[in-house]
Amino acid sequence: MFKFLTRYKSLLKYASLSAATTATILTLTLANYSNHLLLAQTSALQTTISGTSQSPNTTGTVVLTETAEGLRITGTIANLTPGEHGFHVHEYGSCGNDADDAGGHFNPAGVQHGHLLSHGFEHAHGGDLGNIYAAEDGVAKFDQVYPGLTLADSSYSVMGRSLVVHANPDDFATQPTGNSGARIGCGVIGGG
Ligand SMILES: [Cu+2]
Ligand SMILES: [Zn+2]
Repeated sequence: MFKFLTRYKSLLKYASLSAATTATILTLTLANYSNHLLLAQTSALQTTISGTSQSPNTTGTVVLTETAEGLRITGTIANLTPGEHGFHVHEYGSCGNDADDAGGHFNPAGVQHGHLLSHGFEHAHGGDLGNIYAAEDGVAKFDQVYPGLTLADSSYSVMGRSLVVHANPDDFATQPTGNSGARIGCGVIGGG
């Protein structure tokens, strides 16, 4: 390593490169590196959750990231009643009419409602993300990877669909919704 540095130094000398030029090269290298990071981050998508008229103060941000293990869904949603709230990907990318326009649960396999991580794609909707848990302060924080879901072009893509938060817990059994009650928060995936 030392030998290499010495050699590098002498090369620099040979090329009459000033210290300033060396600094420029280093800066360019670092700039390139951060460009790479930015590119890597373009596979992450931020979705803003807004409250419906059932819960107008509900607000939050969800970030969806492609990982080697699946789609990572992380987020913080505030102004919820403490406790569990059903959380799903719904079929359509619209939050109109108090999120009724989002349609039913995203169900690419045409199967029954359940819990995607527990029951898999054969026994749960692709949109059955489970429940999020709001603490006493009404804030729910979550971070979960869902193997098989993606943002890429595929029948399991959630891109252009919507994320919906419900008033009540999902029981993972009642068909076809999990009986999680009113739609209180909604955001369109890819809608910003
Ligand atoms: Cu739902
Ligand atoms: Zn479902």
